[in-house]
Amino acid sequence: MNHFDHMGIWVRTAIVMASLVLLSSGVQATEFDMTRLPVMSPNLCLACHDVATPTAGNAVLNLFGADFLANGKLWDSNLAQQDSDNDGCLNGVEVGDSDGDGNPDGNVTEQAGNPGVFDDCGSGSLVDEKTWGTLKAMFDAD
Ligand SMILES: [Ca+2]
Ligand SMILES: [Ca+2]
Ligand SMILES: [Ca+2]
Repeated sequence: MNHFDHMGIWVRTAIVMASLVLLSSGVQATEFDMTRLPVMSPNLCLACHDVATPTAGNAVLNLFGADFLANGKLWDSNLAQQDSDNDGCLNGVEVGDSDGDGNPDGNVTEQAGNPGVFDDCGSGSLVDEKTWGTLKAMFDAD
């Protein structure tokens, strides 16, 4: 019995220590928040921050990062339907999860654009997708 009691104390101590480390490290929190996006590559930290390697003292949020924070650090359909950087592409399209259900569109593995940066938001790849869909439809018709 004593043996198990000691194990319990050690486990609880370990959990408390781990929690303290997480709380005291802004970087850890940032990396955890990042995993909430269904598609993270290639922008990674830059999807939400102005710097590629944010630290606790230097983690300025970009427009999408601010909206992500305002949304309770949740990726959902509400956030997907906003256009944080006002470049004409919805966050969901840029991240690669148009409906914001947490599952990437089709077999998307890379963000089409940066949701926090005014850019061309990957219109090229969307056109490619359409072209590919048209080609596929022609083959399917045979
Ligand atoms: Ca946008
Ligand atoms: Ca989806
Ligand atoms: Ca963008």
